[in-house]
Amino acid sequence: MDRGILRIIDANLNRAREGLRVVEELARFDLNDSVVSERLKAIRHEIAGLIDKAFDASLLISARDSQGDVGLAIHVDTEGCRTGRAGIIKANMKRSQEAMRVLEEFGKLNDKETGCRIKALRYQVYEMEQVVLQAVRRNKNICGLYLILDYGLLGEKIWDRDYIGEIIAAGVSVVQLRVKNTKDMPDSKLIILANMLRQIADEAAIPLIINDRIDIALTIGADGVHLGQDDMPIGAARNLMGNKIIGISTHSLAQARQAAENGADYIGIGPIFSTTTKHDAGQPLGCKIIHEICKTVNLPIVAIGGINEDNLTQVLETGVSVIAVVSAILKASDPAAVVRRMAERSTRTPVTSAPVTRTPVHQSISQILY
Ligand code: 3NM
Repeated sequence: MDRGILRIIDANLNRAREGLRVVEELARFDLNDSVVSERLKAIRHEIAGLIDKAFDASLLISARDSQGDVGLAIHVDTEGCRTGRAGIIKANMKRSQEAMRVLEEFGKLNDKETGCRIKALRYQVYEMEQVVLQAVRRNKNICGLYLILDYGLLGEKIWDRDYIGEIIAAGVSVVQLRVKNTKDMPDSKLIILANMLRQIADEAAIPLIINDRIDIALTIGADGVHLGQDDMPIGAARNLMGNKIIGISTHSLAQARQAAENGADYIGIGPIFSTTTKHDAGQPLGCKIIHEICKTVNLPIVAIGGINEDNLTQVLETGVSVIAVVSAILKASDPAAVVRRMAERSTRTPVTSAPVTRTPVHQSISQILY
């Protein structure tokens, strides 16, 4: 086989392996996901084995001429930028997929079987990209700054993708879509909106939670649902939601305990301070109850209601791990700046409540994979 072809095979084998290796490291050390990392490792090894069998490895190495590579000096603008974990995953999976496509084509010069098998592996890599992105989203847990996109407050501005994307990218860790007034938002529109937020949350690799509507959450592939005391009982919701996140609004220690016992993934407690966003929120509870719940309930506790930059320290001193905010962000003249400041302060505080246990996620990943 001539040297040019061997150089192509050599370069693309390296690219395919390196891209997979980057994502494998993320699955292994950041997500602690043995199923995903082993699956990626298996694909990486199989590609190397196939090429090794089809082409003599020593020939590939002797054909290598990195210094003489005319493509070395070519750079594109996007090479230097990665938007968080999701950006790293997408860029590296794409690199592997492209390299595998090249191996597939040039592999056919050697024998048909190698090309066909690499094609099958390339499809596995497409699937793995989705699986890892989903795992990243879920692994991000319920923590930090939890932004509720309230349609009642935002109105038509909720459709401004750039505006919402910029606020989220400033440091939001969880986003919830809350549509209470359904008069101007029939389900047909709500699904389009939820899908748009699904994409924004995907780009930021954060979980998307839908308020009240299990049907919408399932339809658009949201990460979870948030339910109130009078909504569907947690057990029934669990039957529909499987291992997705279920958050529950509570207003007392007893309710928080009960929700935890019934299988909630996180507990909302509020209103901590008076709020004009939720008209039937009831009397402010103050901060003491947050501390009591944090001590008693081993789940992420989300403090909500009237929280802003002025009273944030008071709330954080209770040891709470998640701060949910609507108006202090959405009514601000520069919402992204408020997010930056509040997120920075929220994540600096020691976390006393435990993160969501994610064992069921691994089950779902295995189900997707096998
Ligand atoms: N739930 P803001 S208070 C959606 O107490 C919601 O369960 C609450 O909005 C509860 O940050 C609330 O503007 C509104 O006060 C929070």
